[in-house]
Amino acid sequence: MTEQLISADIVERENASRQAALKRDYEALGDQLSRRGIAIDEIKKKVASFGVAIPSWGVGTGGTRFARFPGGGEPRDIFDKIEDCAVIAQLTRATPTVSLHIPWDKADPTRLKQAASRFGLGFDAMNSNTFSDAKDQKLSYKYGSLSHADAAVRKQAVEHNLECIEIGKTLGSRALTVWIGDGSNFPGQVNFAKAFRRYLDAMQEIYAELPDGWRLFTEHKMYEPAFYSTVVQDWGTNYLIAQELGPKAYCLVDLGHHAPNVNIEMIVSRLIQFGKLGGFHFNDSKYGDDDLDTGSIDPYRLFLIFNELVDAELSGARGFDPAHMLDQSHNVTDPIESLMLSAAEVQRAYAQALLVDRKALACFQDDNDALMATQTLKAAYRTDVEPILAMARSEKGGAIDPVAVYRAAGYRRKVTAQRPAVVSGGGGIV
Ligand SMILES: [Mn+2]
Repeated sequence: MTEQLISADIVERENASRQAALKRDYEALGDQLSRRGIAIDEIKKKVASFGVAIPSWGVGTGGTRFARFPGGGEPRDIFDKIEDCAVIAQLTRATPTVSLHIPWDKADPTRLKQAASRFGLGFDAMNSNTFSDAKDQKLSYKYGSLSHADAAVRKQAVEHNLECIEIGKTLGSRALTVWIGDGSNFPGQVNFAKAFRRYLDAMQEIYAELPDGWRLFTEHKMYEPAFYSTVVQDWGTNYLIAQELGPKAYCLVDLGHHAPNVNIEMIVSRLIQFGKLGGFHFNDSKYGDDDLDTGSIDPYRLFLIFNELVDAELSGARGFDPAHMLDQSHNVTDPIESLMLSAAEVQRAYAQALLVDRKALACFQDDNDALMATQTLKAAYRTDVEPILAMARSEKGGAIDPVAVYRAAGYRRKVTAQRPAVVSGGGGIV
């Protein structure tokens, strides 16, 4: 981390007032874990090296199709967004990269790279946008993009994705995430098979241009913006795509893109087993694709997903290297505060999953001891790992309590004065 937007004095002052209590809590948890045969420092080391990417669009206030209520000091452009991401990274030390959405974040790539390097930030996956029409765009995506009936529209969508790859090459990105809004609103509107064939052919053209070392992530979503059928609607279709395209194609799982009550952790397990799990967009939901803060509604589900991830990590699953990103909409909170806490929620689920007694679990499973098997997971989940997260943050120079430091520093007040409100050029959630 080079330049810092929150004064180091404030971080130190705030940490100093919490350091003694943290030390006691960490030692007490260390004692407890050591009785369970777990070395707390090993867990802390893993947590400290776990990163989750911030989506550039996440630092602006979100909204619904009914209204958007902008907050103060919203980022005016990608350079403001990078500064907000730098604050999140400085205080949490858990978010080393930013994920860009093109064309929302279009700017000179060299300038972008310099802006991020100032704060020691890197770039995660590039995201293309063919679900809305950009200003001055020749052909409309109203009736689809990569699966559109008109070859000229498909060509335009392919070229846009290739441009995203080009920009990403300069930035040091290593992946392209493709989510499309293609689908239909009426039975009969679209021929399912033909639309999917057109999509696959278009994706082949993008896949063929992937640079060495890059991965292609496709993201499924059950519905919305299309309300009757969606071309890439579920993980089954997503898996077919990854299979059809080849070894550099992987499935991306956005937690909010499933029907309510779907067993997402089991989908994760299947994708891991067949070497096609690309990564995650973390968020939470109650009813649909609500894009609520990660871990705010069902933290146990998040833990169960991480239980699968840790299982894969420890067993050395083939091709297992998932990308992690937050993808949520902040309608009533300060986005920076939400993102800092959400990054911690992801780390928390990871830390808890690392505490699962896997040997005991396997025995209970073999013995058909359902009660003890599930209690083994619960014992890990019930452990308050906050001292591990806080210690990992503070040892890396971050804040023991990121929200408290952020508020004490008055960052939002400062940028509200510096950034006059502008009419947003868009900022959807995907
Ligand atoms: Mn997403």
